[in-house]
Amino acid sequence: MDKIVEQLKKYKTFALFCHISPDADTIGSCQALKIALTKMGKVADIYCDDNVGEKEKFMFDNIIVGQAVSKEYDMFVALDCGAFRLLGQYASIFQNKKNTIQIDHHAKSQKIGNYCYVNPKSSSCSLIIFDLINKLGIKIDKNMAYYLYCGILGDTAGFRHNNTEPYSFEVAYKLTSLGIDYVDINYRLFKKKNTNYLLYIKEVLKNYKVVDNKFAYSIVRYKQYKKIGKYKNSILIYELLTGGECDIFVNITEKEKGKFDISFRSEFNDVGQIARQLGGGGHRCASGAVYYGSLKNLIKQLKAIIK
Ligand SMILES: [Mn+2]
Repeated sequence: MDKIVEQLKKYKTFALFCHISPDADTIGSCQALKIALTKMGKVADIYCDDNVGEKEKFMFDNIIVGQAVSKEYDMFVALDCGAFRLLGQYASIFQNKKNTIQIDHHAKSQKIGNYCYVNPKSSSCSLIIFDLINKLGIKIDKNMAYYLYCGILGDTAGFRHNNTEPYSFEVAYKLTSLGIDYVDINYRLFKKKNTNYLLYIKEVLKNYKVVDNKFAYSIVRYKQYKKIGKYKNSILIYELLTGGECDIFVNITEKEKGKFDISFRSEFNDVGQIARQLGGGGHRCASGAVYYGSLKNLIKQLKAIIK
């Protein structure tokens, strides 16, 4: 961490990167760090090679989406990214350049930055950025607090995921004490539902199945997907469908014919390990993978893996 602080103090221009399928944590981390760097008299731009979901749109201001990096920067900083592929088109920068920094909190994070800080005990990357900004000697203001709180709230699902530890509450106390509208953030990230979301739920529930009391899954087939799209960062679907008689819930979306996006959720089982058997990755309680083939074979494989 000290080496990263040194680099941030030393250089002048920074490109910050969100991961694809941007969530509140990666966006919040980038936004807060950008504000801090700007306060230090530096220049920081945020890039993301993906569009944002409906929920996190309110946080997505001033982000360069899907454009090539045409300017030169002193430092390239990936936040909340544990793999090259999560950077989309920007992966090659991190594969080829030396002036790269990675700050992350994922358990199976791969080293993608030359300067690297990964703390899997941290509930969110935003929590690490809180410490980092303090180490930079910058006073956290209301604006930074807003984004950092969004990040912590997002990754802990409102302090309910089992990654929530006392330090998250401690930092949340400090951030909310700065006068941010935390009731509104909670509403935007968790309570607010739009019609598209409800239509999505309707489609998902059509294909909800329980397999031998071991896992439950829902499928959005390609035809449905074309009609309704995937509800990005659909935390509410997990809210609705996990915690049933089966501890493991699998959300399957056929995004292209024969290409399935799979998300796993669980309270008590390690679904990170299940996802890795399918070439994916993630946390103990939340993970994902992509599967190419037939749905029949996918279900067969899931049955073989989840015993
Ligand atoms: Mn995160």
